[in-house]
Amino acid sequence: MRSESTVREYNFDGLVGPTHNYAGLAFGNSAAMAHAGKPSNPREAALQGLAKMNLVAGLGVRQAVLPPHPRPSLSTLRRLGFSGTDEEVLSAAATWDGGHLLRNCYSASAMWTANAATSAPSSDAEDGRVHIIPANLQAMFHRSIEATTTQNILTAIFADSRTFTIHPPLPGGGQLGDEGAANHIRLQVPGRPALHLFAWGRRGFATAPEASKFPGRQTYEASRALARLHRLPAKSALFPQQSPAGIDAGAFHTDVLAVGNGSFLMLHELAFTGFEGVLRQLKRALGTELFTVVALERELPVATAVKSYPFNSQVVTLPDGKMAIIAPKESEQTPASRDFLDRVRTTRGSPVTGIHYVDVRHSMKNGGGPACLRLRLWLTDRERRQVHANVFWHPRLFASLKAWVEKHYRDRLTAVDLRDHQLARESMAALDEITTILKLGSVYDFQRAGAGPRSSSKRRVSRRA
Ligand code: SUG
Repeated sequence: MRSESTVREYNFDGLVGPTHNYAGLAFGNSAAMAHAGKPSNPREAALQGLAKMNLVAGLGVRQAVLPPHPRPSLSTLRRLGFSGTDEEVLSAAATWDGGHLLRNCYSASAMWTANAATSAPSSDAEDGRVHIIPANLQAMFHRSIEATTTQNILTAIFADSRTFTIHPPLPGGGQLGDEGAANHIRLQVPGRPALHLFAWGRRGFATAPEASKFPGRQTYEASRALARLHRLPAKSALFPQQSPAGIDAGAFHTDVLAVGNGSFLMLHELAFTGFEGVLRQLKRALGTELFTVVALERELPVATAVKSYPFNSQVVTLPDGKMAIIAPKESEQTPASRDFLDRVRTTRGSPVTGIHYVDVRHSMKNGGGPACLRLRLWLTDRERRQVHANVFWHPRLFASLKAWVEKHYRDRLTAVDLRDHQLARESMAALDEITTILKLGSVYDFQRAGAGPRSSSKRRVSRRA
């Protein structure tokens, strides 16, 4: 029986920003490292993202959108001591450190909204409120600068403070590094309370660094804090460790090797340390209705999984209660991954009835598959009605977002282009307009009084100071 208190899943996808590029900023993310310095195509990347949203919405799944962040982040550069007009700030940053800092401040990485925040629905929280915690993304500089804007955007969308608690990002720097929902899986079988997995890659308060090739990003301490802040009962949260071997193979986030939805979970054996023990705990908590599929190394080598991202699929519940997998094309083109996904679909008792392969290759080249591009939130119909921003999918919104991308985006960007002040102007103009389309008000620092860019009057980077 559906009622006003039933929570429904909404997929909030990040719009790919106008400065999407390959700067090789993410150590431990093999796709991003491999594509460093290659030219990008922001326009096609954004259109691919929109096509994916439209496909998911067309399946009858609730879809919504989050805007890009202002890039270049002039406010970050100013906080780091670059001063003068916007053009002076950009020129000075371009010549410092070979332009590395500027490339960080130009990253469109906020598109991967799986890292934007974690959320718990009102049905799961002890205080009956919707909790959203923006991720501090402390592991990497270019991502850490997302947290404040994410908080502003989420506060603007979920403005009704009687229903929604938008927390500040976790304090504590790298020791409390939080990467958002990419390490969070919510499972639920009918008739039982939901179970939340908050995975982590390293201990923040460890006295000696854990020897490995690549660092874990999410800390144990952060994961524990998230469960407390989301007001989850102790027995509703588990804290599995990401396998260090998986991280070293390039699985920097849990969602590179595992994805769950409702009563379904598929994972690679290197997703978690001691995966068999994790599965036993899950079965104990959720019973036999939980349907799990594990890929062992001999069926699907971790290197193949990291390259083709079958686990970075979205698994969505369809209106008829069955599930569909939205997988990246790369996993269709990789026999071991495709065979694994086919096995998931054809295994007896599987809730999965369809697989849809999508082309998000411009995002994939930076290590972001379909699941990275969306943040899942669960809302009751009453909570949904309290959101007045124009962020929920409908054909008119799709048309205006497409027209907006086609008007503002370039089809080629290289590192050299990031020194072009005109690119900064174009990007700010696009972003200014998107807040109007999405009815968000002033969420960007350059739109807020007193915090705006300082341009010489003739050569403003932004249209609104
Ligand atoms: O944080 N890539 C992102 C990809 C995030 C994927 N998200 C999930 N797995 N949920 C990252 O590593 C690359 C940017 C560059 O190198 O230009 C980057 O930030």
